[in-house]
Amino acid sequence: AVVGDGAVHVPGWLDPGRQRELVEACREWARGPVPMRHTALPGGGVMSVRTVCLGWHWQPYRYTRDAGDVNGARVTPFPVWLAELGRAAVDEAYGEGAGARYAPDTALVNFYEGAARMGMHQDKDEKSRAPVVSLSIGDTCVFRFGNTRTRTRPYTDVELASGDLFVFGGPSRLAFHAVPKVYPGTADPACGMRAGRLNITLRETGLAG
Ligand code: MD3
Ligand code: FE
Repeated sequence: AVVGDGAVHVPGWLDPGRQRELVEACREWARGPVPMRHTALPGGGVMSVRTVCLGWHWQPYRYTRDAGDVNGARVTPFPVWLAELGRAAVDEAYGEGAGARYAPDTALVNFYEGAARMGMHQDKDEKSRAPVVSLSIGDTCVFRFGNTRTRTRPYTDVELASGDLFVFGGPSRLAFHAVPKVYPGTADPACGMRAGRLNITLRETGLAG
């Protein structure tokens, strides 16, 4: 379904076997070399979500190769197979061939458990305006898709369930968005997760090397 200009939601895009493979990969990435952690914010707070990055390490508000805010280790390389999955996702959302030149070089893996949420924000730390590909696994959440001008209304609330794909390109790339609620216990165990929600976003940083 088209939710906004360039914002396309494809429910159930990942089959349960593919979801389990991704969960297993995320477990591996979460162990290290840079462990999954609550990102520290410049104001002194920490995010309630835990995150591990691939390719480039994100910390507010820049990308680096080393996780200077965690343990100084170099991030796990971005796997070739994940970029291929990203191109297939863009093809699915925008039509065959649309993903041919999509070259994501970073992934942010977010893990929501308990009361973890994400407040309204824009993703502006990438120099590339290529789409963001979002893959959801585990518990269902409310995803709030806003506008490009304000963090308030108008916005649209959409439920994201396990296996759902969302692609944000064009004007929606700079839209405010949030995850105000996760519904505990809604994950089908066939997805490979007992509890919580995983979201994998693929992005182009626009950085060289
Ligand atoms: C729209 N993650 O990592 S995914 C994030 O479910 C983030 O963990 C949420 O927002 C999550 O920055 C939402 C959907 C998403 C991700 C990135 C976007 C929507 C986006 C970037 C631009 C516009
Ligand atoms: Fe975001």
